[in-house]
Amino acid sequence: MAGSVRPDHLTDKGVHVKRVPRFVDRSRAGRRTDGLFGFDPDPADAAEPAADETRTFEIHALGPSGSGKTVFTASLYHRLLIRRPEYSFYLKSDHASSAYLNGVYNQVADADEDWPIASQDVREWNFTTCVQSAAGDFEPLRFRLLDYPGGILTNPRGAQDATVSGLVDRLRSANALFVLLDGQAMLALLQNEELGARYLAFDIISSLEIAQQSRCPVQFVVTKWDLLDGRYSLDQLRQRLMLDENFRDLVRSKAEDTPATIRLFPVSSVGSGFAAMTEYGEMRKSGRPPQPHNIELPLLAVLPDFLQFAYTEIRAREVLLADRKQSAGRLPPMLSRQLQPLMQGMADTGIPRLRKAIMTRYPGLEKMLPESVFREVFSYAEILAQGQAARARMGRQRYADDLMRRRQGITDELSALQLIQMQCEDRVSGYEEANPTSVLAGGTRHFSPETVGQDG
Ligand SMILES: Nc1nc2c(ncn2[C@@H]2O[C@H](COP(=O)(O)OP(=O)(O)OP(=O)(O)O)[C@@H](O)[C@H]2O)c(=O)[nH]1
Ligand SMILES: [Mg+2]
Repeated sequence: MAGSVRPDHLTDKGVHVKRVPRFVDRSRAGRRTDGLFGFDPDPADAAEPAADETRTFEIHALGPSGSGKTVFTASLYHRLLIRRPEYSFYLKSDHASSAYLNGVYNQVADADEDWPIASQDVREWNFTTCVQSAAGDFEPLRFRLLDYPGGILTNPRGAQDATVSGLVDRLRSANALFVLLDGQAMLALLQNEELGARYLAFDIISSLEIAQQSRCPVQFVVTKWDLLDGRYSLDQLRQRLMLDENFRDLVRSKAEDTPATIRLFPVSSVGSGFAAMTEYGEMRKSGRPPQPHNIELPLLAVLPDFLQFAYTEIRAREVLLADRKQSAGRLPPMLSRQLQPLMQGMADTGIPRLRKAIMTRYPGLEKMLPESVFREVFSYAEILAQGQAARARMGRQRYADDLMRRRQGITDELSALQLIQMQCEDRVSGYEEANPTSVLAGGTRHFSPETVGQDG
């Protein structure tokens, strides 16, 4: 069995050392330079997203070298490139990206191969969600993720490098952030080993800093959960993390300052029993096939969390604007218990006017809420209110079955999008119900679009 080349990023001197791979991808090695971090970002890889692209959600994973970003992304893509029975959609990517990610996954899964080498450059992945129905194939939205060498975040020389500061700006303006907490370090933390304390004190700080500076929903994704599974619970980890002043204050300040949901998800890209940690902290593959655990959960939470966040943000601005003008009647009357009829009348005139008024006053929201997404926020709220009522009436299982059945009736992109939104919301709220500890702030379960913006 192949051993692992891990985890020199967590040396006992707390020093970040680039991993020395036994398996070398020579085509990529050829791109390395003597540049700042020993990697040569291809400008096209890190290019700014095209301005006219709609319904693309930028999700970025923050985490130091070795936290599991690349393996997580490859395992996530591998899980969702086939439509699984519980979902109405699957993911697809361009040929080069899917070949690369499948290659990474196969290398991870193959017990005779070593783990993939540390990332050498910045790469961008576009995942299109596809819904197949009797009427045809629909591709209503896209997720974009960046993968990069985690050392960028922890190297003090990064601030002076334009490529790195551009990348960090981009990470900051995401629609959702995954802050990866290395399960290996979390295990050390729970075992009161110094390695764990140092991870919180040093390695994760720049990720927390970016999360603090962003307004969007945040998910703390505990990677390598297979190392903790059966030994520690999520509740124990949450309690330990909340003892850390930086972590606790970040969660509290974000919960006070923004309506964004904050979550704590345990995931494993390979599942229990796939690898065992040696006394030197290396991950030795056992020869068993990977069985990823919760791998798609963070992605499923992106849509409901972002739309809920955006809806609450818009409604708060709307109320402020109405106050300033001292005439709520000059703006569309959003604060209604009967959302549905209102939406139909507002769609063509009211929503663009409302968006213009809000963006003039709060230009910072412009990038996050292009007009297409702004509109979707309202239709999401409307459909969510209906879905919540149906779920309460039918019960969870029947409601989930009912959503699955709706796939065959999909006739256009919009209905495909709405089905994905509702299915994601349903899965995530079900997870929350079973694991209330996973919600650090906000959450879908207690959100009701009809009560947002009302006092009290
Ligand atoms: N046990 C276990 N080990 C994992 C898992 N995911 C990743 N690892 C180990 O962690 C190592 C680092 O994972 P990567 O995905 O390469 O980490 P990264 O964050 O992309 O690191 P950089 O590219 O250097 O920024 C892997 O080589 C594995 O040894 C997991 O789910 N379980
Ligand atoms: Mg990587």
